[in-house]
Amino acid sequence: MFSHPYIASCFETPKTEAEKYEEAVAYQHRREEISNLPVDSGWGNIPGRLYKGFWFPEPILYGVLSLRRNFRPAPSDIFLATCPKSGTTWLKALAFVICSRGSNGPQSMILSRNPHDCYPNIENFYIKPQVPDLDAMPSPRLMATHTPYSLLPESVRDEESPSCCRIIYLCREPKDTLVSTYHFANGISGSDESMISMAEAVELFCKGHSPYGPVWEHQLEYWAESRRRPDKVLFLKYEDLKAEPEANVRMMARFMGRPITAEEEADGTVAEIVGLCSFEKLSGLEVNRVGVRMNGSGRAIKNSLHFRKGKVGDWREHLSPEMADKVDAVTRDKLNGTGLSHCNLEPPARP
Ligand code: PAP
Repeated sequence: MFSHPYIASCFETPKTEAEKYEEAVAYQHRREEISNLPVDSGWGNIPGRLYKGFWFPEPILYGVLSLRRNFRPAPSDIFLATCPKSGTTWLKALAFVICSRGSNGPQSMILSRNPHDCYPNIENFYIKPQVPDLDAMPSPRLMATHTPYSLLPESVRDEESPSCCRIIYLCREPKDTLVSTYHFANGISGSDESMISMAEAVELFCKGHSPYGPVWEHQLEYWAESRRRPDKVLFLKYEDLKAEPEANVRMMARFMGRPITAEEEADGTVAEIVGLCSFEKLSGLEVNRVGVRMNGSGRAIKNSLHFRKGKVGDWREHLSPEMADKVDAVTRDKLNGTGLSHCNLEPPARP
């Protein structure tokens, strides 16, 4: 299912019959728990389940629950957290290249693999009954996640614990996130019947019924934590990454414990990283134009679907002024007094 190079070894650790039995029982138990949760027809025909205030794609919720129970953190772990369609692909590429720079092999992997195949979302590791052994992953373990902060394993969030992990969160302006989600959901829907209209998408999104949504609560949980513990949670914005990619790469590198050296500053490493991970570069690679991968829900996804326009403010091409106002009203309401703000919130000019 995964083409991640370390995934096979994560599932090779021998288990006793008793351990296998325990895993099978836990799997059954969690599936029952999920089947009793509120359900929604969801986006792209994948049912959504409401768990502790967030809507999860049903096939992945099992992974979130298992991750919470079974994950064993290491102090060097770095989580890359996003709400879907906020720039995960870009963040994964940047983190991977920043972390692996200096060693030619891994860095060039980004040219032949989709960033999602450099390391998949961690909850997807846990969707099978068999619990993976992540000790097989090289250190530092980079792990992407869409899981809301409050639902990450306690061990990851426990600031008293020596294993408390670092987290980089990338957030995106909600209207652009909505438009990107809409295109992606319809792109993977597989049939005309399961496509949704933009009006339906706006309605669902504003009610919080979007994958891993409500998007505002998702952003605010990480935002609050980044303000409380800036040494452990780095909060980035897609729009800032677009405007000042080099400054953001430096910030990421420092946070990840691999600061850009004076030598690298002199030899143009930062610009090289930005160029290698740019939308233009990645979307033009053969693997991302014609490749296909399986996602966490078990669907075949064209890699090209992860690269649509990569622009700030594309919502203007897709949302009516009324739709934009509706999303902005929710954004203003939810973000009021939190210190978090987004660009492009003014009502668009009416004809
Ligand atoms: P995912 O949650 O399915 O992984 P994610 O990567 O978070 O999706 O978001 C996809 C968006 O990031 C797309 O935005 P769009 O629909 O508005 O175009 C995609 O184009 C954009 N994107 C992907 N790679 C890059 C990149 N290298 N630079 C900027 N934007 C990118």
